[in-house]
Amino acid sequence: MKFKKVCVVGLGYIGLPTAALMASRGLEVVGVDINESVVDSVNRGAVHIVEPRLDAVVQAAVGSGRLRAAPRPETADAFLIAVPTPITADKASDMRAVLSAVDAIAPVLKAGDLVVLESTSPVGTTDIINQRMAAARPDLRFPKVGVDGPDVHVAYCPERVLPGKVIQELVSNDRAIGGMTEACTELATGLYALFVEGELVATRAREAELCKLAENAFRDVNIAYANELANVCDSQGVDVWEVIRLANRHPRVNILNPGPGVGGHCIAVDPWFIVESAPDDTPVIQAARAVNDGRPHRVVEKIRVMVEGLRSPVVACLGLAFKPDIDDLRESPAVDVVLEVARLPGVELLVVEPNINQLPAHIRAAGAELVDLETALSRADAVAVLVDHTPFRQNVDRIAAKDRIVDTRGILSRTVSAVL
Ligand code: SAJ
Repeated sequence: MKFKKVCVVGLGYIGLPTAALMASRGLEVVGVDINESVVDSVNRGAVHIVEPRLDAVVQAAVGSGRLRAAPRPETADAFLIAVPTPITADKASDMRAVLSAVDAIAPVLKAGDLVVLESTSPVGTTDIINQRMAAARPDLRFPKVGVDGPDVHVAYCPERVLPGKVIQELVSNDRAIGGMTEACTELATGLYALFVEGELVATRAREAELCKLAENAFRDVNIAYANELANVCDSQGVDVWEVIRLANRHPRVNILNPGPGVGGHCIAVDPWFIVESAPDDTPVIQAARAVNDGRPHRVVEKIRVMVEGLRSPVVACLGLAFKPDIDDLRESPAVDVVLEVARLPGVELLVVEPNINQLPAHIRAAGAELVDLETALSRADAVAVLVDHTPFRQNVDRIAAKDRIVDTRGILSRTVSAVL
């Protein structure tokens, strides 16, 4: 086998499962993370991420001796970079983690190695890291577009797994693999063939980079359309869920679900990477971001109007996570709604989030109280459904019995539709 040892830089929700999966296929894998506690927990066979089946895969990989974690990269045959690429407050890409991963890898590179970037990145990043490594290692030949035969091969292969289904999708999803040259693509394809059952689609680095951004921007634009429709329906007194249910009977229409906004670290972030590169060519993408970012405030307005005239109204917000049945509150529009409701004068705020035991300090400090569904329904004058968690769906009749409801996820309408 060409690859015996792989070094995965970044043990987050992509790097760790990928490292464990490669180890389960017989590769020797070193997972690298700058966070000492992550290194320690992985070396104990434990996981620091909530993701179905990940604990068993990591435990088995560490137990077999084929996966271990370390604070810095070491000699290997292939290097995979899976570190975060957030945006700054001005919506610019923050590539510091990628660049420092590259700087850490460069000194240990040797002829014959492969470097693959998986982190979501603006177009041109693979070439930038290629040139950065070339500058750090003048003793090695790096790829040039159109010229094959370098010492070190460099490629881009975006991750595209859905949180909650990572272990399954890492294996089953098709992958776009874009090398700096054809030889780079070929070598990277050989690595992914060791653990991916989906199709490995050969392309070039820039196309692979934009492909990832285009996928998430596509979803953002489509969700924005559903959210815009929800705004229209609110002002027109029309049930948006009924409209979507009917429209989706058209053979070429598939409207997504409106909600309180778009959360997570990908769909609300990645479109900005396209906007950053092409600000004048992206009016649709920019408008979609504005519509989705405007949703939490629209939801709060509905709640405000609903409790107007009540003295010291009790409002219960159901759900805080960014999507159903997870405990991830980061970048969640439900959190934005809760924090804004907390600022409404005279409102007592209850929050139900079955997937956490304690509210984050800033939400507690805003005056919110974490309660169970039972307590919320008995005490609240008004209820806002912000996440369609399973326990809420299972209690839809009891939620529907309240007089004042803002149902941002349509769990009430969709249940009614299903019964009809
Ligand atoms: N949402 C809606 N309405 C919908 C669908 C989603 O409001 O109809 C909201 C969700 O509630 C959530 C947000 O969008 O707040 C994002 O959730 P998601 O489940 O659509 O996606 P993520 O962020 O968990 O994962 C996405 C996926 N990308 C696509 O589906 C194109 C995943 O495949 C990517 O790998 C991941 O981003 C990533 O890492 O980039």
